[in-house]
Amino acid sequence: MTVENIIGKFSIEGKVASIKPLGEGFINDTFIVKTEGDAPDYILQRKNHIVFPDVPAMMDNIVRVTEHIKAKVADPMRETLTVVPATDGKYYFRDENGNYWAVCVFIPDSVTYDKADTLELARQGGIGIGRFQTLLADFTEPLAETIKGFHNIRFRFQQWDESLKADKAGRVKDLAEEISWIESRREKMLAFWELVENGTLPTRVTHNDTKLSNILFDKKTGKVLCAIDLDTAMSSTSLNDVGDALRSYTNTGAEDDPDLSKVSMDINIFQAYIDGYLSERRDTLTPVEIEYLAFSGLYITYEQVLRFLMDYIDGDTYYKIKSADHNLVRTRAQYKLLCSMEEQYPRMQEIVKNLAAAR
Ligand code: GN1
Ligand code: MG
Repeated sequence: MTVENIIGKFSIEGKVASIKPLGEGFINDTFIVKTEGDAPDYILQRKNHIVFPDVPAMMDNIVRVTEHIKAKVADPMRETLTVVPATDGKYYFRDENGNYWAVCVFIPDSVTYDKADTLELARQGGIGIGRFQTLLADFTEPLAETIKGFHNIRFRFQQWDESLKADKAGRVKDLAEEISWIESRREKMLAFWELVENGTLPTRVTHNDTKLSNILFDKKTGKVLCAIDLDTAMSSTSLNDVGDALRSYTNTGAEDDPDLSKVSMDINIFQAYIDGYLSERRDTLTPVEIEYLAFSGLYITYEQVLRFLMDYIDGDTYYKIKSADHNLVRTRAQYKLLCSMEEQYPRMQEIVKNLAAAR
């Protein structure tokens, strides 16, 4: 079935003018569907059902989360996604090969970025995720867990231990150094996760995939519009959203930079992001959440090192890759970022403390 046929299965307005691939998602395939005349444009996605084993439950999460947000914001068509149902009323269409497709409205005059080049962009991103969490603070129904143990490092270690044992691609023998990066921090990361498990850190509805390119900005005003890519919206600690954003925004290089001298954490971007985030969440975070804000960057960056390396060890089955060693290059670049965060950690904590106390 062609993408032209597939978009025809959805209740869209207008006549399709063109369908083109969009963006660089590592998991799903995304297309922009342009229509003729005044009708809205659309985003069509093939949802990866290997990564997301229950796409209908995931779409149900997304619809409930976006409807909850829509009921509260001034401009419901711009301040969150609008999911478009298929002609049979379902929020997905399953093609003859078993692939799942979903559609949402493209928000006009919006833009995404791959790199946080200005402090204001980072601040706006922090505001965006802070607002996302605030809008969902009273969302009480449970959400489906779309990927099991997504940011749960205890669960990730189970997968990790199994991967090392299975050594499916025969790569473990060449990775002693990289593996030691993971093992040497295992206890420290588990100790953090224990705070989530024993309730010291509360769980809330969180986004869980807050890298910069998953945030939409208004092209005209530069202000944040909303968080997109809601596939992983589910219950977790709000710190995961901050951590994943810090991993992405503060990096002076690319996520997969082969030139490690370019990779480090920009402390000013860190400060700007936390400033924006706290402007929305200062009064609703618990003291323990604030205490671990800086650590969240280290936690998620570490987890990302583990996930890229594990995928390399598994023979590249999860992330899309552009070269045979892409996951290893990503691993090394993210590890360099982690080291830079570790070096600057005392300063990060100081910044959080000052900003949390400021009004
Ligand atoms: C994936 O889906 P996308 O490309 O926004 C991944 C994130 C990783 C990120 C690394 C569902 O994000 O967890 O942090 O790549 N998403 C999933 O860039 O695994
Ligand atoms: Mg995603």
